[in-house]
Amino acid sequence: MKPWLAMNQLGKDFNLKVVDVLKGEQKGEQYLAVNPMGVVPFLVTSDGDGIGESNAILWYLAEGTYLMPKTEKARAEALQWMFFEQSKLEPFIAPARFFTHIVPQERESHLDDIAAWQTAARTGLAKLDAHLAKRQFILEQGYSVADIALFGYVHVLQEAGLDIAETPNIARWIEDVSQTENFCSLDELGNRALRAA
Ligand SMILES: N[C@@H](CCC(=O)N[C@@H](CS)C(=O)NCC(=O)O)C(=O)O
Repeated sequence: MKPWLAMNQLGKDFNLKVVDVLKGEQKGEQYLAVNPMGVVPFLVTSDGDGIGESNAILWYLAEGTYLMPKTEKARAEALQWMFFEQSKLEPFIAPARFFTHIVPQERESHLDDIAAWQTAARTGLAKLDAHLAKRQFILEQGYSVADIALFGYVHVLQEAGLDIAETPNIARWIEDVSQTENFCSLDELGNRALRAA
């Protein structure tokens, strides 16, 4: 979602190639030849170079646009939160959501893991919530690439079995991000991209 949302908000064109991770296509020879890391998302730029990691893709897309923080300090702060997302949120929300929402038939056999991931996610989410009690967006200057990086998994926290009522400032921020220019929901982004693929 993160690259999709950034490209949509920036009005950048892209061609989507669907990789079905549930079928293991990300580990197939064809995809590994493009991205040896064997995960999605992956961006192939117009000159044929490849960029992996959602937040690196976001950084590349944001360069030279209103999404890139304006000062050195703000750029460092954006990166701080983007690393926080990768270390304290994504590793816990993503698997809890996977076994709760994407493959719910496997939920029962992962109950202990899911509970541990949810506990860890709550710790990170509480820190983000405290930050968003003081700021409308992640950075003082306003909406930026950092908001997109955190929004991806945080806005679907309920699909990981977490309760949005525990983090009211995050709930308010989700609403504010949803009001930004050319915002598109995950469902709508997916529908549009699949129609164009
Ligand atoms: N830290 C990476 C995570 C990439 C990742 O794990 N992607 C998942 C789907 S969202 C994936 O491709 N999983 C399949 C696999 O690990 O085989 C990012 O933010 O881009």
